Amino acid sequence: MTRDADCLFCKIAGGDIPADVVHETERTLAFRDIAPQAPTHVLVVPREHHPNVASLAAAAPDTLAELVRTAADVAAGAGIEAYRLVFNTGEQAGQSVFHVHAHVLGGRTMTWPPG
Ligand code: IU
Repeated sequence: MTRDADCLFCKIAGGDIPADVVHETERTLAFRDIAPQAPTHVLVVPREHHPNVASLAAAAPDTLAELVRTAADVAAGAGIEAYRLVFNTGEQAGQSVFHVHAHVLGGRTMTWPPG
């Protein structure tokens, strides 16, 4: 298992830092965002450390597929039919934690384009 000792989401995935976990699979973990931007705002991460979605796709495509299934399960579990799945990639796009995570956002009407 690849972990980065300085990575916040590796620490959450490893159980070293608590989080409000809503769903788990063998290779992924889903927990509530501490600063929710919608009634449902859950982050889905792979247990292994990968900095962004492109590097995860290149290194472990099966894990990326599992992560997307987990996101769908989270939405279904919240009773949400429509949801937004966001992978901010790079600082200018709003990425602040460099361990890939899908934002699952739902429970309200979304606008487009995002800010
Ligand atoms: P971003 O796409 O990298 O900006 O998303 C990081 C998210 O991680 C952001 O929505 C934060 O609110 C969230 N988060 C968290 O849930 N728990 C934490 O301890 C920290 C950030 I730091």
